[in-house]
Amino acid sequence: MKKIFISSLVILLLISCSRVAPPEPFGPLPSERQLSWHELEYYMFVHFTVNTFTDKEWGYGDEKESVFNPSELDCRQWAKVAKDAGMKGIIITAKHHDGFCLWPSDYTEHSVKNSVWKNGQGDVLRELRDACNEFGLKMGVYLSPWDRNSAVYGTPEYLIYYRNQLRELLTEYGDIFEVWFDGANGGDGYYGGARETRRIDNKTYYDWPNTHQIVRELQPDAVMFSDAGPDIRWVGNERGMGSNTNWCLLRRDELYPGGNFASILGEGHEDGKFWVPAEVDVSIRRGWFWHQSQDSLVRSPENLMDLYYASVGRNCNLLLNVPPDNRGLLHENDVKSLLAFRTLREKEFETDLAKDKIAISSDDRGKGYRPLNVNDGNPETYWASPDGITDSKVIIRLGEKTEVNRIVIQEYIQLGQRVEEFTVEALIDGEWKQLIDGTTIGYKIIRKWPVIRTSQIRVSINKSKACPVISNIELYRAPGE
Ligand code: FUL
Repeated sequence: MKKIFISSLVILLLISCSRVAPPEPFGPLPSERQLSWHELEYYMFVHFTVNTFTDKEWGYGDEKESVFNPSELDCRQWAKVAKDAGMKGIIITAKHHDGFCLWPSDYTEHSVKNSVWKNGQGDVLRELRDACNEFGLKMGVYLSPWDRNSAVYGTPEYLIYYRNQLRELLTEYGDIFEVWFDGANGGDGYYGGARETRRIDNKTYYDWPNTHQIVRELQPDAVMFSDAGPDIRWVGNERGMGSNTNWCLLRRDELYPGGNFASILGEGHEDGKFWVPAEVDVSIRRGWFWHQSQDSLVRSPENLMDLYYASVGRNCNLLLNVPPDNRGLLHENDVKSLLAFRTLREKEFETDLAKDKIAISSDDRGKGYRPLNVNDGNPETYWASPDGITDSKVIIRLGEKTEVNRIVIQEYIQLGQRVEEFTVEALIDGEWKQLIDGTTIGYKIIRKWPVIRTSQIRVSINKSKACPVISNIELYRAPGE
């Protein structure tokens, strides 16, 4: 009898200590290349072309190559600033709508090779590649589909030209992390001297699936951006505003680049069949290109911080444009603001008050999925409730009363995006007081509230498509207030 009792005790003990099964993945999942992209969070956009010298935003396509003549072009300066600013990469306008190429393309005369810069021997892409390598940054390319210089724009021949250029960019400049396909198509242009309006059908003209194939073949790790993905979507505005409800999902097949979809791109589609997260593209100045008249109108560090909360804080990546000036350098005012923004950011998120504190949950899935996984600093571990339980709470005990005004929450998106509604509360004078409520979480959200003093914070997932899977919770006391 005693023997049976002991062996059942051992079995019971073994069961409670052994790992339970992980939650099944739910819905569309991110690819490896998308997961790596999510982790980048913040990187630089560089708009640079003939416009930098002609004071325009959209070049007509008839600009003489000789106008491109930066006196002190230094990609190392761009890369150093990006690195010092805490950015992870740089995406450059290899060709904007004016058609001028920053690299000596074999397929056009309209490029740096016919400029006076370095006697036509220069290659901005090469210099940027070297600089990115030196500073450990990733590099991406913007290749405008609309080309106001090309004589064959609007005909099938243009697609051959466009794809040849894409191949050059994807084979000669090392690893490319993102390829940016712009949706703008304004109509009129130089077009090899025709000076006329050419309209194309956004839906069919570019035959995107075959262009995407080229990227997959030549740079399998690169993500492709456009209004409609396939990998990353536009957020639907250029004001730096992510949407509070933000699904990484999209009914991608219903959309195409250049279509009229701005209003739905912020939120995405809750029932989307594809993982296509949003990227916020916004400029540090009013324009995308440098204009001397805007030197005094650079966004302040505080304004950049607001953008950060509205983008990275809303489950988006932030692609911040910093346009080099006509020397070929990032302007002093932009640099100052960027570096001060980094300092602000570091102060804002200086000490994670939740780290390694006691965490308990309302529902226990079992070993391997315990609540202590949300504040262990390891993005690979997560807290999950048992299958079928879609409202669940986790409490972080801070020990003594602590001032708190910021929270970071992350889902373990490798298993899909699940959370639909949540609240955050604090235990104040023996009662739970709500601090914030929200809808989606996804890769990451960052939220704020006025400073409170509490010993416990409770995160309640009130509605979820499947059992919640939370990999990270951080708490901060940001300065001020
Ligand atoms: C838009 C373009 O028309 C702008 O010039 C800029 O490049 C922006 C990022 O995308 O569609």
